[in-house]
Amino acid sequence: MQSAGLEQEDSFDFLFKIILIGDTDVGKTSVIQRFKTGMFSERQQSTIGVDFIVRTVNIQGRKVKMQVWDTAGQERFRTITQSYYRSAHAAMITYDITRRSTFNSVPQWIQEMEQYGAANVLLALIGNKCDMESERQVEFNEACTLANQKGIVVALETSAKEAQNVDQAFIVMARELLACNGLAVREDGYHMDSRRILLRSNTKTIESPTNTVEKKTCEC
Ligand SMILES: Nc1nc2c(ncn2[C@@H]2O[C@H](COP(=O)(O)OP(=O)(O)O)[C@@H](O)[C@H]2O)c(=O)[nH]1
Ligand SMILES: [Mg+2]
Repeated sequence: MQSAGLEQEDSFDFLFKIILIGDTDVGKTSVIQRFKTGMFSERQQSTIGVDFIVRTVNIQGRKVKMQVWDTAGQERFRTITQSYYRSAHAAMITYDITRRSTFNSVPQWIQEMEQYGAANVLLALIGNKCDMESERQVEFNEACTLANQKGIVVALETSAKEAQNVDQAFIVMARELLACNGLAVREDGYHMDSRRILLRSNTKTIESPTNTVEKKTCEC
């Protein structure tokens, strides 16, 4: 039995498990570490030895504990264990906006999630390294189009290096997961359209590029 004190310290209203997947070197570890520590290190070792981080955020008075899982190098060999996917409430499929090959891999990662993840898992598409605008190979509207096609509810661009949209990405996920749990969340600060949120790297909202928004109904 937990003592009252411990319970107090570790109390939360919701616990969500979020995984980051995507090709190697897209910045998954950097995004997670930025979210946890607020720092960026040029050299993120794949041998960081930490499989997940935990951060609790307060969303409209609710304590939402987010357990964020890193792939710690297994993605290099595509040997991610199935159990990694199975218990995730959400997956952030990450690519590098300066390397098209990493964007081209996104459908494969979606497929992995469809194959091994829970049926109602929430997906987000994250284009990282948006600070490297001059080396951009993937336009944001391409990501939006793909998100539309695949029924992904969140697409956004981040920079772990310059702390752009990283916290927002996780908070948007938490809000979406709260919504999945039947909790209404306010639409402050971002565009919400049929449970779809599309943010630009500069956090200005844009309209989704097609009108045929495929509605994803959340069954969790
Ligand atoms: N310019 C820039 N570099 C980044 C960013 N995020 C990660 N990196 C760099 O990209 C490389 C791979 O990052 P890492 O987090 O290890 O990627 P992972 O293999 O997906 O976990 C490292 O050299 C990072 O310093 C970013 O937002 N901007
Ligand atoms: Mg890594």
